[in-house]
Amino acid sequence: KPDFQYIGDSGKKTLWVVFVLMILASAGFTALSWRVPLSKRLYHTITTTITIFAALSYFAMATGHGISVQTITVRHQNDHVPDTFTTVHRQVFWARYVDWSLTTPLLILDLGLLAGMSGGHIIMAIIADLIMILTGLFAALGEEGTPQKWGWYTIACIAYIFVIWHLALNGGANATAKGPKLRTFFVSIAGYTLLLWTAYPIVWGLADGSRKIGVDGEVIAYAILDVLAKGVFGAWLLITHAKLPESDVEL
Ligand code: RET
Repeated sequence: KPDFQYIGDSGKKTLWVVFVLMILASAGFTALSWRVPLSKRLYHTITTTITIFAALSYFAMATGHGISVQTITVRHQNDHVPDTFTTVHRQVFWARYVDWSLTTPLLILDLGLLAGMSGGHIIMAIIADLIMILTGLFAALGEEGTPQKWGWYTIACIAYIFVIWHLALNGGANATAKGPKLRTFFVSIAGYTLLLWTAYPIVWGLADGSRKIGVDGEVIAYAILDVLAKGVFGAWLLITHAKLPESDVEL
């Protein structure tokens, strides 16, 4: 007997709501950029690009693009009756990974520039991040019952630890060198980022990974995280940057 795990009304509505929110955030960040001279718009450019990419990915998913269907055979074992099998068909929203492969490096760039990290260290953090997202995509498309799924997931988690490592140790040291005000801001916004980002692999494990939460629950959970990690993060960064000269970037 087949079990179809497809998006429902609440999930579809959520996708459209986040699409609109990301457009509004992009417009708001653009308006904020007009209040500073051209030479101070680097964070605005990066951050607006992040929400534009997210809007594109939400438009894709809301209209049914960037989704594939995975077929999983689940075996039910029982001592008394012969084994029975259920075939699960579950939607995988791979458009997210296209979004994340572009936007998470840009978020790291924002944080790296804020801390004053060197180009080399920023690039290393971004490469670890790309490995995390691409191996996460392999995990999502991986076949159940083979090492593909949780093997790639484990590799992605190790890459994630490298990302944290670079930002915490290197970013932290560089932010300290730029004075107590900048350090306090960096520690707050990087700590906020760490909390939110760590929720993604947890949602993945409960949704794509073990299917404990349905497709609508997955869509809603990622929607909340995306709005916080891109929209609220961006507004916080750009508004603080305008009043914090230590955060200026010399490029
Ligand atoms: C995956 C699954 C594999 C293990 C790990 C993951 C981490 C994903 C993260 C995503 C962050 C996304 C953001 C999006 C935009 O706002 C790929 C879910 C570690 C950290 C911040």
